[in-house]
Amino acid sequence: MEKPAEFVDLERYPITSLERARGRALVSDIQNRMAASCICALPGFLRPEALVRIVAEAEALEPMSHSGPTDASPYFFNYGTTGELNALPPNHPRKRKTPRNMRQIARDLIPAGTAIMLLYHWDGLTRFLAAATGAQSLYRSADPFQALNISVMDEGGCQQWHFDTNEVAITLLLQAPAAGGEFEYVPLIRSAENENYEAVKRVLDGDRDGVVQLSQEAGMLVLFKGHRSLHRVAPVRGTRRRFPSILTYNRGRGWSAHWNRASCITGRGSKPPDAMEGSSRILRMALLDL
Ligand SMILES: O=C(O)CCC(=O)C(=O)O
Ligand SMILES: [Fe+2]
Repeated sequence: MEKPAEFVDLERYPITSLERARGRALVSDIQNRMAASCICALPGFLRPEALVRIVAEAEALEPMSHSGPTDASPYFFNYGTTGELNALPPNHPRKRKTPRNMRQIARDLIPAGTAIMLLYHWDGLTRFLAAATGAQSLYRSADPFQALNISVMDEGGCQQWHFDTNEVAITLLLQAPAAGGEFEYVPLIRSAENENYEAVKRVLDGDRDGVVQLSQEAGMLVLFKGHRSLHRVAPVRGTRRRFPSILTYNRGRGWSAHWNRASCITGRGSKPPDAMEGSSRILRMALLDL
């Protein structure tokens, strides 16, 4: 099993036959589900044989993972200057943090020959995701640290309530925990026009109204509108690790790093190296607190 196409259950998900009726039906089913519920989960996307290899490779990389902060803002970086934040009331969502207990393996630590990297670099997968997300064009991110990440969540591991930078997040669950570790989200809680801080605050305060839970199994591919939908990972229970991987794509070439987020994944410095300085406007804007 060397070719990435062999890692995917092509009988169930004919992603290499996008021009044929079955491929078209798959893409339109995903698009309909994304439009209706802002998430689409494809169980059994990866074949069990591939998962054995992928998990063994993740276990081998796990000692190099970085823990990062133990709590973080829903906005990762705070969309404002210190002065603006100081003017907000103390429990405003922009000033709030919720628990984060996870480690991450940065893209530059994942060797080229690993199954997850072969899969990420496979044009067949990128083409399928472009069709599924309705993108005219989709590019793998050129970000040296965040293009592809494997997260590691041990017992008690969780991820804070947050919004993603990208419109649509693509995750693959490599290993599921025995219990807990559910993906929880509030569909489309904010829009481009309205941050809806009141509703965000209620969720941060523990109100479960509107919170939807997705139980994931190993091998599941998830497409999710994470830029508008507040989400988190609930605490993992039991000793089997949760291993999600996050695949990052952009609609344009290049990358737009939020440096604080990169440094929270890598733990290597809190400032971009010189080579990256000025390489994107968003990068410069991101030199703010988490
Ligand atoms: O672990 C997951 O399933 C979700 C990951 C996530 O939301 C993120 O990395 O932004
Ligand atoms: Fe996310």
